[in-house]
Amino acid sequence: MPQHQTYAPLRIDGAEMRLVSLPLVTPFTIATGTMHDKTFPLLILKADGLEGYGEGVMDPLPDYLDESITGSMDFVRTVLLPQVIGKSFANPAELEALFAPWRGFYMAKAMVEMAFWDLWAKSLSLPLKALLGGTNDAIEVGVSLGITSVEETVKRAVAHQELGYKRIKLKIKPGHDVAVLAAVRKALPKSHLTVDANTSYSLSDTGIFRALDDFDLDYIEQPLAWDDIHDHAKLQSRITTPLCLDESIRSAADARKALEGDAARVINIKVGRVGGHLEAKRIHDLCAAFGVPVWCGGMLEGGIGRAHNIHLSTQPNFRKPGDTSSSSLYFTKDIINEALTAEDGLMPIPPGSGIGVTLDWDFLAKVSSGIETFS
Ligand code: OSB
Ligand code: MG
Repeated sequence: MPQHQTYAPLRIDGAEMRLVSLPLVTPFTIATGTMHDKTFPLLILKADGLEGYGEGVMDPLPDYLDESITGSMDFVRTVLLPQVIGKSFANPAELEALFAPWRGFYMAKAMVEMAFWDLWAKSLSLPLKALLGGTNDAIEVGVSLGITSVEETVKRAVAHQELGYKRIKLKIKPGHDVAVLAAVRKALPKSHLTVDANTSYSLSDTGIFRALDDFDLDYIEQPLAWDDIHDHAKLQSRITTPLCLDESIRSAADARKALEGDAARVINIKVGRVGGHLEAKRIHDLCAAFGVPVWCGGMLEGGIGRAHNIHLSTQPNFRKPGDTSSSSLYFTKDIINEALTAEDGLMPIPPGSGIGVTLDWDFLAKVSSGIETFS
């Protein structure tokens, strides 16, 4: 694999980290709460006059997984960046090895690792996808619809189907599940439909999942607790719809346990959730070996995270549509100059080296706070 070959080492001269906040076009509600804006740390690594970009996917409070923006930014500031600035790395694996002793902080580590991949790809004048082993020229995308009324959900599902999205994912939670599915399935008898419960059920809700078996869903995403692969295996043995794990998979080791135990028949890969592109690739490869498809999840990313997701999704076992939909669904204006727009459910790969997108510095200045520089 190219990332393990040795190239001329790249010396990290400096870094910049800031907090960015963008209003969402519409509030986004999932089982754990509602987001009105998207706030995220942006990291820039510098070497040889080049810049590499990474975006953190942690939430302000640890309600998706156990990282928070302030906690993870502090870890990046005080632990990770001091290990990187002024050091030279021949490939991302060398950087990853430095972070390996630290438990947790997957999203913090990923933000730095992603920025290094972008920088490294730019130093080699290659698109990121070429270094990740990606083969596709465009990726298939679906859309993730937040929780609203049944009526509004049907309207939005039909509208996105008409836009060409390849799969419609509905957020569910206890009390908002079977009825919404029945209504959407009736309106869209042939569409690829999935649901995402964001950990909000328990095994005592097995009856609800048996009822969902009637709607021909492609999969049910993360119905049970974030740290419970075992109970997902129990649930999978009681229903016919494939389960897909998101929150429960932080590593290839987690994925192995899930696949060996038949706790998931599909896996959602988020580069931030698993600590970076190298671990994402290990999960991708392991799933391929098990004959299990993966797809790229999202965290309502701004343009930098979205561009990373697009490159990630070009790898061949990303065989189901991802959540990397057009950024205009989320933001009236994004922090990058390029529009990331899906047409007919196909998202093109941004051309050029690295992740292929550039920062709109004037706009970025208006939506940034707490700019810190490191050298
Ligand atoms: O579980 O996939 C999830 C958004 C925020 C937190 C968790 C999730 C999501 C999404 C949105 O489903 C995916 C996207 O469009 O980026
Ligand atoms: Mg999910």
